Amino acid sequence: MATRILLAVIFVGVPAIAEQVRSGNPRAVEIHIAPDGNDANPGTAASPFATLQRARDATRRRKRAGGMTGPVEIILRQGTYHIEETLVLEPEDSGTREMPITWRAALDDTVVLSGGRKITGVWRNGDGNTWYVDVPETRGWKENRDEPETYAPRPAGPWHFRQLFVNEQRAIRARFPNADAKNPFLYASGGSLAHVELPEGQVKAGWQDQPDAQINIVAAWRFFNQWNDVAGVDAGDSILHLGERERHGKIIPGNWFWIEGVRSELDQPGEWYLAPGEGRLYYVAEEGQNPNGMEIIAPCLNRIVYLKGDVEAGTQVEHVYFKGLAFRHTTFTLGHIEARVHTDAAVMLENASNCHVEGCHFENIGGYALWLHLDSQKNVVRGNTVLNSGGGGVLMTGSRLSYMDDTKVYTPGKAAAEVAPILNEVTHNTVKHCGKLRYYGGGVHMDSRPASMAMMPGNYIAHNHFQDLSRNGIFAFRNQGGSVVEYNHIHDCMQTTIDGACIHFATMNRLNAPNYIVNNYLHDIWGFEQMPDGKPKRKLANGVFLDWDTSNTTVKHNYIYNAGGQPVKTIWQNWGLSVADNHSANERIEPPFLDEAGPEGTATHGIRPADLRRTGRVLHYTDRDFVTLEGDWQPVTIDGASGLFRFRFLKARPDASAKATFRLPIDEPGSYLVCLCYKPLAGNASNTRLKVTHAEGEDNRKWDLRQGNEHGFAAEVGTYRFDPKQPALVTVSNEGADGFVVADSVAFVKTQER
Ligand SMILES: [Ca+2]
Repeated sequence: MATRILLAVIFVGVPAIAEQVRSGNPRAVEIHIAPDGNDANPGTAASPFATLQRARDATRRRKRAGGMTGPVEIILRQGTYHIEETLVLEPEDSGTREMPITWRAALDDTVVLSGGRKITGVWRNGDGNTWYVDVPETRGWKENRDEPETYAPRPAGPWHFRQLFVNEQRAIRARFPNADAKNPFLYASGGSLAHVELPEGQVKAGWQDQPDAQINIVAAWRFFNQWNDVAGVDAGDSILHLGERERHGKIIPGNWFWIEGVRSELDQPGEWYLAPGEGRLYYVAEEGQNPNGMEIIAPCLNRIVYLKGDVEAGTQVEHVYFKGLAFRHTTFTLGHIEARVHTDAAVMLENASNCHVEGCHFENIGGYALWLHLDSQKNVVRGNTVLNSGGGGVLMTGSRLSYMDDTKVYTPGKAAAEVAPILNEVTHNTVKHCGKLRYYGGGVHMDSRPASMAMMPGNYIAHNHFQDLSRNGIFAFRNQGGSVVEYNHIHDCMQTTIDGACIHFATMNRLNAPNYIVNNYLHDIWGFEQMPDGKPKRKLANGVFLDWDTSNTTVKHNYIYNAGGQPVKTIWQNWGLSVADNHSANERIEPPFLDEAGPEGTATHGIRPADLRRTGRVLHYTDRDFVTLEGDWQPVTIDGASGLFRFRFLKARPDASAKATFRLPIDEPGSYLVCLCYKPLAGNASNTRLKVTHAEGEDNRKWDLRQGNEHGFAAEVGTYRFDPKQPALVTVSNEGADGFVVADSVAFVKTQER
């Protein structure tokens, strides 16, 4: 009773004078939530709240009243919470290092935060083993195929779902061919971004006019899948017309897929179909099985927890911990802007730092377990388990997803463009049987950083166990440096795609901070290209893959066996690789560090990402504080590398005077490597005048802009000593040039102290 009075006082704004002594932390203030609680209660152990929002608001009020005198523990009691609205925590919901705010399960209690709702109606037996139940909340839903579906804190309009969990197993949405068919796929005979052609007679007229039918197709290059709406059916010509959403890859002969969400294909035990018009759900049971009495749950919410800092305002959510909670039944959305980076997640940290997610369980969710976005640093993701999910473990993203294309900006804004998650720790996690809905993903997927961050530290990924994944175990893409990947156990990955690896790095930069991939145990890396005869072919699946000019990366002491491709594969023009002492075989081998690989181990090489930072910068001609232009320059934008890159630069004709001066912002004296970054083109000058002004004088050179790195990555000019007290300039001019002179980017990176 004393507790109740105390908390009741706190909630009207008077600071606490004594703290409870019941939890693991003797100084912590406790706030309690229970599935049978009530938000009118005071939130004590005896009279708990019902909702997470109520506990957040109580904590907020307490903080505003100056009552934050110790850590806060928000304790969720045993049971399943069907979350109707995303728990959004903003900067004002932060704790501090000394006084964190912890959301945790009561000791020994199983606490499930479900983004789904139970199907509670009475199932009636229809035709044969087909049962149906009325779900009135779904009646009247209409698909808008023109708009991408996005996260909403509280979904508006009639309820609709594309996943169904029957006794906690993902059931099969009515599809063709059936999932257990000898050959469970259809194979395109041709197509485009907008349509699929099939061999004559394979398109059924019954697929026409479905309110929500899609194909799940592995398009074009066969390393990702996309969910395309079936907007029209032409049975006569054997063509499916696709909606506007997710036209990521062109459909080419051999691309495999199935169609689902089709009523006439509800024909196999375990299949279900939702008819939005009638508000009725159908399920085909096994012989003798009755869905009444089975636990049937459909997802409703896309994101259960959202830590929402504001990148443009420079605010963060900090020191919020989640411990021992289970997250289940989130939705997956259609219309993602990039096939490689799918953006559904049960828990999202956006501009959130020093937060922890520990000992949590994620199962049967639509996308990733966790998504760290923008300037999210020093978070700890430790000891979690992720099972049977649509996506994978942890996604990390900057504002721009995947390749450098302005249509792929997830979060627009000036500040957003300059940040990405770094210095996070992802350790001792288990991710198994994932990538069920979105194939491009993995245990950890670190997506594009801005070029300006390539020399920054990365993330620490160690002692994880990743098993049975649609694609990579760990992926680091574009401008990723400074990461340490050690003592992970990764196997049975690349299960539904090709051209990846257990550990796949594509730094797409030659000046990135060093990465270390050491003492990992990697095996059974399959690679999967489905052939029309129904048999898959193993292809392009590696132990470690250093893709796209990956540079400054050490790959050592890894044990690798049974790779469909190479144990360690490097492609393009890598710089500064150290690949040594890796052990590989076709048959099982065991590393001497077997007991240390995976979540039970504790070993470390002691290499800290924070120490891997390099000193330097890449200056683009648009960095006008550092670049002076004289004469007649014309802006140019061209695409290269099959449209995967866009180059933006200035060019000057040889017959008019033009000069570009890059002033290098040198903060520390020392030796620096100077590079030019540009796309080599045939019409360029072979004799561009290049001058480097350094601490010891000038270096006058002739530079051949027809040669260089075909992807526009750094080309080495030389190493020079610079001093902050003396001019540090790189000048290009077209005096006497025999072709176009280009002003694109100049890079410098420190190599020695003096
Ligand atoms: Ca079927």
